[in-house]
Amino acid sequence: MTMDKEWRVEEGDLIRTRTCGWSPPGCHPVGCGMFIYTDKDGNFVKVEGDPDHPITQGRLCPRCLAMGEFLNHPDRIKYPMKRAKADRGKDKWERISWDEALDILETEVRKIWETYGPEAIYVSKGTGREATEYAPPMAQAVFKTPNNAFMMSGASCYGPRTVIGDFLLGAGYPELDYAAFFPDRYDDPRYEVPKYIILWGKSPLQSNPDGFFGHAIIDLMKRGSKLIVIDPRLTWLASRAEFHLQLRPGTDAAIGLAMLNVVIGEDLYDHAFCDEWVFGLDELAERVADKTPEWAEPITWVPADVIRGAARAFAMNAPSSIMWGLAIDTQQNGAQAGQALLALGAICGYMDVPGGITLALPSSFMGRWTYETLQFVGEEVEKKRIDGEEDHPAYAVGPYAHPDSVLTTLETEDPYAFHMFYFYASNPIAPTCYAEPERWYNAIVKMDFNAAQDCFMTPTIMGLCDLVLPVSFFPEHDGFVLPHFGRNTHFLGAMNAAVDPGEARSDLEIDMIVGKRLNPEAWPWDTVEEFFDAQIHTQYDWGFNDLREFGAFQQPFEYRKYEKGMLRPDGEPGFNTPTGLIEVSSSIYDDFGEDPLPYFMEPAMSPYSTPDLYEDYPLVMTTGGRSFVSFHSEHRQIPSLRAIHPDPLVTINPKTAAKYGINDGDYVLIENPLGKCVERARVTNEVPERVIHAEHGWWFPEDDPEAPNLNGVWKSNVNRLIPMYKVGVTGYGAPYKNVLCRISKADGYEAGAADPALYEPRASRGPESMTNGPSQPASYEVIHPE
Ligand SMILES: Nc1nc2c(c(=O)[nH]1)N[C@H]1C(S)=C(S)[C@@H](COP(=O)(O)OP(=O)(O)OC[C@H]3O[C@@H](n4cnc5c(=O)[nH]c(N)nc54)[C@H](O)[C@@H]3O)O[C@H]1N2
Ligand SMILES: Nc1nc2c(c(=O)[nH]1)N[C@H]1C(S)=C(S)[C@@H](COP(=O)(O)OP(=O)(O)OC[C@H]3O[C@@H](n4cnc5c(=O)[nH]c(N)nc54)[C@H](O)[C@@H]3O)O[C@H]1N2
Ligand code: SF4
Ligand SMILES: [Mo]
Repeated sequence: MTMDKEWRVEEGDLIRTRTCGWSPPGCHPVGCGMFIYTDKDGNFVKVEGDPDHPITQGRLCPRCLAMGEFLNHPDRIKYPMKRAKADRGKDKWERISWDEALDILETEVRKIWETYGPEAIYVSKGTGREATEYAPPMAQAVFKTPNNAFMMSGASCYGPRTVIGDFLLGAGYPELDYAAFFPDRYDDPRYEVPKYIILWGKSPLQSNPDGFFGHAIIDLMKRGSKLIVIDPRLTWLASRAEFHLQLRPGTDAAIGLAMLNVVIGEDLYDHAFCDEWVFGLDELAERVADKTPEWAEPITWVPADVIRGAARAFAMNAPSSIMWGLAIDTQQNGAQAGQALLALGAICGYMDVPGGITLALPSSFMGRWTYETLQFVGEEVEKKRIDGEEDHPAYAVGPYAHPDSVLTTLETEDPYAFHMFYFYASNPIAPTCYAEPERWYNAIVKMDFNAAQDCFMTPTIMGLCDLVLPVSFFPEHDGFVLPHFGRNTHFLGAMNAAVDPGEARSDLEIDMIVGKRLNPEAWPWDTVEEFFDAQIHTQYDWGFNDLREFGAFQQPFEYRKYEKGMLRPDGEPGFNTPTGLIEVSSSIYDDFGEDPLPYFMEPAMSPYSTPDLYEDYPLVMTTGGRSFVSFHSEHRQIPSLRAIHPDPLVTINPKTAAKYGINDGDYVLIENPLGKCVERARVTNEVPERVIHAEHGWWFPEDDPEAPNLNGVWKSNVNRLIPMYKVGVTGYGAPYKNVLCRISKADGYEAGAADPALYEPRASRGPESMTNGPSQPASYEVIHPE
């Protein structure tokens, strides 16, 4: 498929602009191709999918189809606004000019630089929206602080998967091969359809995560791929799978070890590949020798024959592939689950082969520049980063603060106090990134100054900020889309401004205008186009205007790059790890105090690690399965999307619901020792009896915006039940999708007679037992003998 060079054309009275979508509003870098139609004044008229886009081929999801509703929404932030510090939590915003906003920001930042040092400024960042490319430079090259991070406890989204990839695989982000690099896609003669695809803790139809176009799973099913789904929920895809491993949440490492036991024990692995390219197979074989499916069954609640069947099908049907999802990251034991998963793909010989798992060397694009902006922090200040080095040396290798250590620092002011928070594409109390969000809220509300750049008014901004800068939506600005953030980027997409942004500006434009005031040395470019040219030139000899003409530029690709010296910066064959091989036993984990081999550890709160708690909280709760019509805390105010999914839903098995006298549609109180919240019952056998699934990201734009209510941000806040600082040894991974809870009918809730504690932030911390260290299993025999 070739794309038309004309990316902007007149059609009658309308102008048709081709673009690739990202954010805002929220999306990962899927880069769906679309045409935006405007009138001659730049007003939005309609949007349509672009059938010639090589990946998405005309398909769009409901969120982009609702584009007209978000562009003109009355709640959007259209211009800079300020509010007195004493009025935090009150709806007393005042419109100001960009000049005044920049004066305020500059004055406050300089005051903090001079009084406390730049490290006292904290940049709180959300998931991989377009903003993630520009938030670290805002911290490093504008505010000159070393303190910024993606804010989930244990960086438990993408962080664990990418470091496991770096430490053990030495090759970008491994992804299902869906022919995304080839113009003819599935018809390319080099391509082969995978026989089996393992969807491991991933729900790609709803999530389109990290740059993967979810609907490709359907394309492949139509071409014959069979599914192995590892998921506690019977999802639409799981119901169509050959094998559904409906595991107890948080026990993925045990599943991984048992699958390895089968593949190694039954000699189903690829000896030729292992002999040449795998390090540590003997040690791994020894580790898994007794981790039989029968060992895993009582731990994971998955029948041994299902585990065995899935392992055999995967190993005996080459090529097959694996996709790892967020659920690998959202557990304390996630790094080990991920290690087992990679080992499985590797020993079966599926790495970088047609229809297997594609690999790439992380590209220089953006990543290098982001890293280079660290120079503006300076070595002395960089040493002050709150990176949790003493507890987690593996985490401190990277350039980010450690979210859990940042919360401790906020609460103790040790080793120093923070004085300013800057929310960059982040509504973390919503409930999204912050676990135990009240602890964060109570600490941040004390800062000298807080600001945000966002496109909508949020509970975080209403509760905590003094200044807000308006961000333009993606149809309103130029940009580029980088699927997988440069770690396995099948194409580069041109984002072309079509709609008049008014006073709003893109994240990059805001970085530039603030940067030119506070640190002009770092911001030599006069236009965003100059900046994009400079980025593209790190890899190609063409520029941004060429990219507009290409539409979507598919990067060159070759299979088996490890044979050709394409995965290592030194050009030698092999993988970019210390041994040059895929390390199924790590050669460096020893240095970090971590076991070189994968192991299973009970979730922090579980029937087995905390049997006393389990007596009172007899259900395992997973959270945060994605919906087609929202992106985390976003889109709650978009009428057509909210109409499809009006309430926060907790999914409960019919037998469990009957036991607690709960009917479909009832309001349900969900509680554990850390906190409580209310969601609406969705009664279905999609979840097993002992597991519930609760949604995250809920607040209510229609509710009272002022504190303490803050648009009802506390009442359905499932992250009140999730602990901070229950992270893995490497510092990565935390239990967002595996805690204990109990449920009951929330009597009187609808009439407003509910517990007042639901409507305001709790003052204290959770129990000490929930805040530190690993938890060890007691026994697997006593409970649930069924
Ligand atoms: N529409 C929409 N798309 C999104 C987002 C959004 O909010 N809305 N968020 C984006 C972000 S930031 C991310 S990280 C991705 C995430 O997208 P994915 O990686 O697809 O992850 P999830 O959808 O969170 O969960 C995937 C599946 O894991 C299952 N699961 C829950 N607990 C466990 C467990 O312990 N083990 C296993 N094996 N499975 C478990 C869930 O039931 C769910 O079906 O989606 C991105 N895309
Ligand atoms: N219990 C539970 N909690 C979870 C999860 C779960 O599965 N379960 N999932 C977790 C995961 S994986 C993640 S990644 C986090 C996500 O958490 P976040 O990524 O922090 O998501 P939001 O809190 O929705 O904040 C995004 C804010 O950015 C604004 N915004 C959108 N696009 C842009 C942009 O391009 N620029 C700027 N400046 N602003 C923009 C939106 O209006 C919104 O206010 O949530 C996590 N929280
Ligand atoms: S919101 Fe949906 S249609 Fe729009 S870019 Fe993201 S995945 Fe594509
Ligand atoms: Mo995420």
